[in-house]
Order: sequence, then C-alpha cells, then structure tokens
Amino acid sequence: MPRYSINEPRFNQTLEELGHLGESPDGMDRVAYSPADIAGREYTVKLMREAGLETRIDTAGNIIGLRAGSDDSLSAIALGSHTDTVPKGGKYDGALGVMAAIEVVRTLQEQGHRTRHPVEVINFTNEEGTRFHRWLVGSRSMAGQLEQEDLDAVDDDGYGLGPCLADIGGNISRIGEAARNPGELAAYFELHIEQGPNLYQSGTPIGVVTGITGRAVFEVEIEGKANHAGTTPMSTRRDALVSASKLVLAIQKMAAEQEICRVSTVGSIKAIPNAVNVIPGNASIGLEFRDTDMEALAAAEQELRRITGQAAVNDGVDIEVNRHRFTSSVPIKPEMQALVAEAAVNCGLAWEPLPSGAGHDAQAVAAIAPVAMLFVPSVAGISHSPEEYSTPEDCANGAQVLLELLLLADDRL
Ligand code: HGY
Ligand code: MN
Ligand code: MN
Repeated sequence: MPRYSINEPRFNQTLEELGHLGESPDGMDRVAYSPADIAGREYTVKLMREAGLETRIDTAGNIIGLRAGSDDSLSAIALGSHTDTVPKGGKYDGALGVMAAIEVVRTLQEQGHRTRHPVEVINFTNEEGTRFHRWLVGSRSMAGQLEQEDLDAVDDDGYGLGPCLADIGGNISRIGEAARNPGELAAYFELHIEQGPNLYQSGTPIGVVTGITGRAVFEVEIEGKANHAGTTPMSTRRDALVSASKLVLAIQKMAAEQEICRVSTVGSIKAIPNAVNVIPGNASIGLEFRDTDMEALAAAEQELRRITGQAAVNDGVDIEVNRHRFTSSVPIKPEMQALVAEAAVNCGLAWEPLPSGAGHDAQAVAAIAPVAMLFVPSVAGISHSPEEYSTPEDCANGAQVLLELLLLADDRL
C-alpha cells in the first residue's frame, strides 16, 4: 500500500480549474507566452505557494518551487512538466504533471513528512514550441542546450523570444543563467498522459516509459510564379501550391508506405498570396519526422531532400528545405524504469512498459539528471485536441504513483 494518499477530489479540482484558463469552445489555447499561458502560470504559482513551496522564475521563464529537505547537502529531486498547450489543444497534456507534482507536495505538507532530498516542482516554459517552432525551450535552457536559432527566433508577426520572455519574468540577455549542471538535480520525474492508444486499449492504468522519441522538424519553401488564375494556360503554370500538395502526399508515404521512419506529418501549409483568383507564387509546408532511431531520421531527411530536388526539376519551381531542429531520442535507464514500476506495484496498480511517441521536457532534462516518466491512459488515444481526456481516476492514479516514486527515490538515491 502507498505510504500516503493524495487528496483525489482536491487534485482533480486543480486540474479542472487550470483547464478553464485559456479554454475556448474549440480547445485549450494556452500557447506559450500568451495571456492565457500567463494566467495558467499565475495559477501554478498560487498553488505552489499555498503548498508551502518557495517559488522563483529562472531567466528562461521556468517556474521552480522548492521545498527544503532534511538533508540540504543532497541535490533536489524534481517533479514537473508544462502548462503551455498547442493551439486548440487539450486539458491534460503537461497540465497533469504540474498539477500532480503540486498535489504530491501538498500531501507531504499535510502529512508532515520531510523528505531527505529537497523537492522541486518545475513548470517548464514553451514545451510545445508553437511559438517560434522551437520546442522544449524552458527545459533545453535548464539543460544548457539552447542554440543561437532559439535566441534569434521571431514569430510570424516579427515578435521575438526576448520580449516574450520579459512578459513572463524571464530575461533573454541572462538566459544562460537558467542552465544547471549535471548533479544539481538528483533526479527528474514527469507524469504525463500517454497521448496515444496503448494503455487505453490494454486497460493498463500505468505506463512505465522506456524511451522518448527523436524528432526532426523542417520548413520547406516553394517558389513558383504568381499569375492570373483565369488567363494563364495550365501548361505554362508554375503553381507553388500544387508542388507543395504533391510533397505533402509524398512525405506521408515516407512513413506510411516506405517505412523510412515511424511517423511523418505535415502539420502546416501556407499559400501566398492566398487569393482564389491568383496562382500561388509561393507556398510553404511545416513538417516533422519521428523515430527513436536517429538513423531513421537521418534517412528521412535524405529522402526529403531527394524528393524536393526532383519536384523542383519536374515542376519548374525553386524549393528550399530548412532544417528547423533535430531532437535526440532518449532511452530511460532500466534502474529508473524499475523505480517507477515498483511505485506502481506499491500503489496496487498494474503497469506496462512503453516508448513515448511524443516529446517531453524529460528528454531535455536527461542531459543533466537521471529521468523517469510515467503515463496514464488517454481515452481513445486522442491528444493535441479538445477531445483529449483522461478520467479523474486515472489522473489520480498517476499522481499517487508519482508520490510513491518520489518517496522511493528519496530513500534510494
Ligand atoms: O509534440 C510533442 O510531442 C509534445 O506534445 N510536445
Ligand atoms: Mn506534453
Ligand atoms: Mn504536447
């Protein structure tokens, strides 16, 4: 049996309340650095303080709550995730892990339990990368993995990371100070919804994550020739959107049929000037490949460059492939997986091992600390959608196992 029980109604209440911040009829819109994201961050700080955490915001905008341990010579054990969402996203992606981490600390407070290790609760900024197409910004800052492109990034309205960070209490000119050295954290644990169908289909309440996927993101720009939709003969057209559309289908086939990598997705497409009576002179598509094998991602990039080169010749257009970002896959150490499994068993919950097809802050933090992740089921495997849902019972199971995991790690590390 678990040593302490979280307060299920209280915990699910916080998840519900956070779920109203940035809620719109067609999904959650707590996109990083937006007013809705700021509202969610303020709610997090409020709950952290009520749970007795000493809160600070680092120069990358990460919110860090600290609870002293009985032996402050030990490095902190951190629990965390993110409260920013994709546009029209769901209420559980990221939010579950942050709310559960706070509930764990609230429970330790009311039980008067002092862990040996200090405990940190971390809400990482811009995990999704919706802003600037650069994800894991907060966690990569803490891991010392930011690149110049991250700092130089501007969004479609020319708004840069600097002003965005200032809006949330960060400071781009001192963002390097957010980096922490290996050893500063004894471990990092992240509870997250699976965002896929496996646990829901198998009816298993807890997933022990074995590894986190790698990801390669590209932007492809196509330049044809704008012209009159009514007068230009079909044979002389250089239609950028037609070329883009053929690439969309070819990119989908790379995973679906050629099995070059596990999944391939074109998530965004733009036509310029986007007027129905103008042959698009320019078009761009945003795409990503994912696989735990980095060789597969390299092969996918090679194939992308081959098919775009071919399309340029066949269609008489100019095509530029911009590589946005490669994120390495991260295996979870067996001993860390075993700790999660033991925590699940102590809570009387069945568990199964599974890889993560989604990316997570844990894969950045892994560069500076031992990490482990646990999943709870996503109903019908849906995520990044207003239909994203996990039952209050499954969410509470996750928080309960996270508490037990912290206590096991506190004894063992
Ligand atoms: O895109 C992802 O994999 C994560 O949800 N940020
Ligand atoms: Mn997430
Ligand atoms: Mn997500």
